[in-house]
Amino acid sequence: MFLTDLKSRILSRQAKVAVIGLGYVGLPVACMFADEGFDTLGVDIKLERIDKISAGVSPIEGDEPGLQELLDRVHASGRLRATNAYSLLSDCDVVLIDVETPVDAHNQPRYAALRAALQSLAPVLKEGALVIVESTIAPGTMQKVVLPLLSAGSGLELDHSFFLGNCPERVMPGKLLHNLAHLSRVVGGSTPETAETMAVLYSCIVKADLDSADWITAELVKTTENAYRDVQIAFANEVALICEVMGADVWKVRELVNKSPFRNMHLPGAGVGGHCIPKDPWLLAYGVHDTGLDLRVIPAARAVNDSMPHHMADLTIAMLAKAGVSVDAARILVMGYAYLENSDDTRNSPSEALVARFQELGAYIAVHDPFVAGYQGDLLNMAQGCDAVVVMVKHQAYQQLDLPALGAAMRHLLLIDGRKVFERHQAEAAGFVYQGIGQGQ
Ligand code: SAJ
Repeated sequence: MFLTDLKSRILSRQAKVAVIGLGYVGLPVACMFADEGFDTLGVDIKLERIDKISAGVSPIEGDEPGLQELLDRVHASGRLRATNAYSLLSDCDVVLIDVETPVDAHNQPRYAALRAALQSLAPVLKEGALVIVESTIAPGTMQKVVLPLLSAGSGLELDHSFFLGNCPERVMPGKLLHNLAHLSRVVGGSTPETAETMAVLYSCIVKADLDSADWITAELVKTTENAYRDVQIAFANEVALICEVMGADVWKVRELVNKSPFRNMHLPGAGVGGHCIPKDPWLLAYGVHDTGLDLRVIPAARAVNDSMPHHMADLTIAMLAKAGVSVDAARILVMGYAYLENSDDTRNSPSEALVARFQELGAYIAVHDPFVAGYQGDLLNMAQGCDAVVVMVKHQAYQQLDLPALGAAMRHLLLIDGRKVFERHQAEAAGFVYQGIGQGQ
């Protein structure tokens, strides 16, 4: 009865939608539902974020095509209201949860934000409402964390007086709106009818497949797709290490391997950063932490990828030694501090581990990044008197760099390239001793 009524209220745009957590997922989602004609309530705990959104200003850093225009539209229509008052949720028929779900230093999920959102929502949850967790969560979390908190706090009964689903997102910084509208999603419901109701809801904003499933499948798909990518990258990195000791060039090996059907060897590099890939394999692993199942590939891939910044440091130290420069007397320029090319996002950046290692060893470090505030100085000035330059990110700006001018500023000309930004012959023609990741001598 409730779901039948909810489906028709969704189709008539009478259903009231709420989004808890107005970050890089929640804000675009709230705007998209508001733009589709739903009265939408955005709830967050950060007052400065609420104030910005209420004034029609996006609080999201970085270039997000279409987001400000979308926010302008929904601001003008008055259909999106931002607040920190959870009590207003008592009027909402659908509540999406988009809060952070990081892992801690021991790779265990930190659900403080998720628990807080659920504990604040439960007492005001409207009878018959549909709650959907969009945050990435360890398999089993819907059953073991989300359901108990909502049931206990609301006094409502699952599948009778409230409904519950998991619908993981597949956004990427820089493509938030595009991905939300055009990438397929898994609608994981506690029952097939709940999954079907979720599909009716998301079909209002998603122009791609909406694949019905149960909770555990939805939780597994999201964490698995990112663990898959992490393992693929780790494989490429291990092949790079093999090529270094075998005197081969991993880029040539990769090019020819990928000519073989059904091969897609990923890019080796200086490490794996970001808000998804380093975290989601640990969420997947946590799902089985109390089952006795001993995972080997997924943790090993994490260890390989986390070791790459240290490998970059080792390559640099070896080259300094050959040049007769002790690392504690060396001046090193690190090029790139973002986790991804042409991005200002530094979350879990591999450069962080590299810089820390060099500082432990007493080296003088200069860091440049054209996108990251605080590191946007003049590159050639920063290179003055340096002995080595370590390239960690393949920013577009670096690909046009005047290498002879860079070399003219430096005391020794050592170039360690973690992302194949330069060709060896190009660097050597400019007088550099060149060491690329995965390129044996
Ligand atoms: N990286 C490599 N080698 C590769 C690919 C990436 O070393 O072959 C490194 C990057 O330099 C970066 C890190 O891995 O440090 C992550 O790069 P990414 O391209 O995976 O970018 P993310 O972190 O933004 O990943 C997102 C994810 N999307 C979601 O979680 C919804 C991921 O699932 C996507 O596959 C990825 O975007 C994408 O497709 O670009």
